[in-house]
Amino acid sequence: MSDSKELNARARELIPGGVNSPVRSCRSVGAEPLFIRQGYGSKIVTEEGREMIDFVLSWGPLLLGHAHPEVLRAAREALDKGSSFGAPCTGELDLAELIIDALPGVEMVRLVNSGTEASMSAIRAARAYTGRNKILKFEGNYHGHVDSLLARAGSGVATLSIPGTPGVPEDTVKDTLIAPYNDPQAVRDIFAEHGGEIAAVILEPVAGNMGTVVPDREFLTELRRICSEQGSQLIFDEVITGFRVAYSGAQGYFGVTPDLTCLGKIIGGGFPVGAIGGHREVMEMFAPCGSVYQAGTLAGNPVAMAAGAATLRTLAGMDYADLEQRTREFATKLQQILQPQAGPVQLNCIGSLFTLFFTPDPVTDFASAQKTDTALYGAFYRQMREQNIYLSPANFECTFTSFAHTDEDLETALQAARKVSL
Ligand code: KE4
Repeated sequence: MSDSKELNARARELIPGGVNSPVRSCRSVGAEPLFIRQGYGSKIVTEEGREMIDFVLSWGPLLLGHAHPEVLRAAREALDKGSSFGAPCTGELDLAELIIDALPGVEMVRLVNSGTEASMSAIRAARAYTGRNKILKFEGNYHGHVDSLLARAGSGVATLSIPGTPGVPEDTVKDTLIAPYNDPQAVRDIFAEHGGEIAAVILEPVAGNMGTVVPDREFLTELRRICSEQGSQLIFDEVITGFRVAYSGAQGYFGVTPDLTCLGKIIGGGFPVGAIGGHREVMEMFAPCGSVYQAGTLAGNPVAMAAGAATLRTLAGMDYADLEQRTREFATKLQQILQPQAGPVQLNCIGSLFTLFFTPDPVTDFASAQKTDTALYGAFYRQMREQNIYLSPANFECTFTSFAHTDEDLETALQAARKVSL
């Protein structure tokens, strides 16, 4: 039986960096990736047979935990009838209806295969609808590897300190305007200079890709006001927050309704699904109704639709408030355990996601997030992993809980944190 060390060596011969997504490389935390053989509930099992408590959950999709029986049953039932038809199937209608019923800003939805496709397509629709080219995004936000949005992005771009946007022509990002997160004055200044040219403002309504950064509610309401006043589309990238911070997403949690919503992760229940949702008028810009081309061979495939719909149906009956409270209590205890030896630790937490920043000052934007001591986070990560607690292998990411995490799981993780020496 190969172990992760052997598998990593083989992987690096076959796949760039041995991974199919950079943040899995664990480079920023001074570790090698673990090869995972199986997952169930809150646990994962490595190729070495180690059972670990998982706080990454495939980077967010698994709010119900791994291999939830309802999700697997639905996927198996669909799979028995075939994997993909390239033609409409009822599963697409089921998932679309669940999304539309849950999110205040969504009257119509186009299903795609990833969050990247969702944000790329949302930008295109906004530009076509407004006839404008400029897009305003925020430092530290990550919207997938969309060329025009990779400027000063978060997630792996920040984690691996990748400069700017290698491989993306200057012309591609010339219409991308950038402001600090949580800074409404900077947004007002940019609109004062470029107002009539801005097609859309896109943001993570709770930032997850510089670590967790919760917006000031006034920041969101001011973006809504400005976009309405200026005729720009407000796009919430809810790939992480959709169905996580609340069943109604961040737009329901904060009571601020965007014009367009990007979704991914949870709506596929662990299968590749993304979605763009919004007002009918904008959504019908997409071909074949309108002329904005957007397509995908496997978009709406029946297996992913069944898994996604089963996930949302199951989540609809779950107690989000209880999970948020349990998550906050757990993260606060982690912070208290670490502070005596690590010095000041900032905790940003909302819903079932949080990040610990090893820095004395509050983290409210990308500049303050970058002051975190990533080396200390790496030491914390490695020592927790040695005790079979699997945290996000990057400080500029979220740590996730799920409805599968028991009080015993959380206490086990706290016990492990008590043994860490930083
Ligand atoms: P995908 O193309 O990876 O499905 O979604 C891109 C995306 C879009 N918007 C937000 C807010 C996102 O967080 C993401 C993807 N998130 C990263 C980690 N933060 C996924 C993990 C990875 O890149 O491997």
